[in-house]
Amino acid sequence: MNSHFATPNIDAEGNWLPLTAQKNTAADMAPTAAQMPRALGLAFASKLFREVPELEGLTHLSHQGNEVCFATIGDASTSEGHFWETINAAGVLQVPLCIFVWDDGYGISVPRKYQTTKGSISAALEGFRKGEQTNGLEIYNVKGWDYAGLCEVFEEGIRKARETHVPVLFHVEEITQPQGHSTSGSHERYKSKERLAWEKEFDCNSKMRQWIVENALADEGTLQEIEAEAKVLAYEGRKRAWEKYIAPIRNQVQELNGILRQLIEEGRADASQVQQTMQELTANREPLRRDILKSAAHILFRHPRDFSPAMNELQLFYDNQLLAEKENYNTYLYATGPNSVNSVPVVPAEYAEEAPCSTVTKC
Ligand SMILES: Cc1ncc(C[n+]2csc(CCOP(=O)(O)OP(=O)(O)O)c2C)c(N)n1
Ligand SMILES: [Mg+2]
Repeated sequence: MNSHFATPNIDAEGNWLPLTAQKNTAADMAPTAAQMPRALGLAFASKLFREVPELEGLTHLSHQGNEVCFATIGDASTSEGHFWETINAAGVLQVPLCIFVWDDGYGISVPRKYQTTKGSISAALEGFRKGEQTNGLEIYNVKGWDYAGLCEVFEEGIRKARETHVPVLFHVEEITQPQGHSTSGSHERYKSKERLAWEKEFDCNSKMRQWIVENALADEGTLQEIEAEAKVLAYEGRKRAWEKYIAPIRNQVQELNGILRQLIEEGRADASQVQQTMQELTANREPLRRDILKSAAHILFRHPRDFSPAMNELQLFYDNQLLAEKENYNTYLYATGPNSVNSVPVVPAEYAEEAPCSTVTKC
């Protein structure tokens, strides 16, 4: 899926960026728990930077292995194999990995009791807990709505991971979802009235607000002002982001409609079909790039290529569009530039004339 954001760690030429001078985010992934093995690898890198003398000079990549990798996962996703492999490997390798399990008690509509042994991931993980004479993980339990408690526990656990490279798991319980799993579902269909009322009361933001007022960190008026400003900021931001996204698409719709009009004027294409495609495209309030390509293809593939000027233009539009979308969607899958794996020269194997056979291969 898209919208899984990451910070780059190499420049356009494939050279390392100064990672110690920036905050680094590896992209999340759509298959739940797929982020876990990657997180383990990043934490393991820290361990290597601390322990391998040859890496000491690479100060742009690590402060002697002081970096901690933060990984987050939902309660239901801990049922995946990748989660368990990562937990086991982290416990064995002893790497600075801080795992946060955000536990709202549901995997979409499936309650936790159908997902997790003992209905609690920290209870199920008890055997992985580090003992005085054993390896393993530190395990903490904390409530998601208890901001002060979170700060206390996170600080202690993260310090431990950074200093000792013992992995830490924070089981963050009693998380709430103001809108259910996503805005396209409705949790009213599978949560009880009592649960919904509790979620409202224990909403992490409301609880934090309450904590701020109770501890006199800000007064009601200041908070209301911040909230009003935040609403405007979010609204304006949403508008700007949407405009930036949709404006070039609208331009493409206009360009295509212009070509389709020429096609009708030429009188060599099926005018009613072209008209209908134009109407559909214009009526589409939120066209996708795919809709534009589909409309162009719809006309192109239904008409003989008679090399009329307008048909030629349509073909050119389609080809350019395809190229542009290739650039939009298929680039940067792998690092390019001189350090790309694709630039590593092939070294053919060489065998001596009288090389002995291996014990496995018969020759
Ligand atoms: C491997 C895999 N299976 C199924 C899905 C579909 N899916 C997306 S989110 C989700 C539930 C995740 O629940 P949880 O881990 O508890 O996170 P929450 O959304 O509750 O925070 C599922 C089943 C997926 N993305 N990947
Ligand atoms: Mg969940």
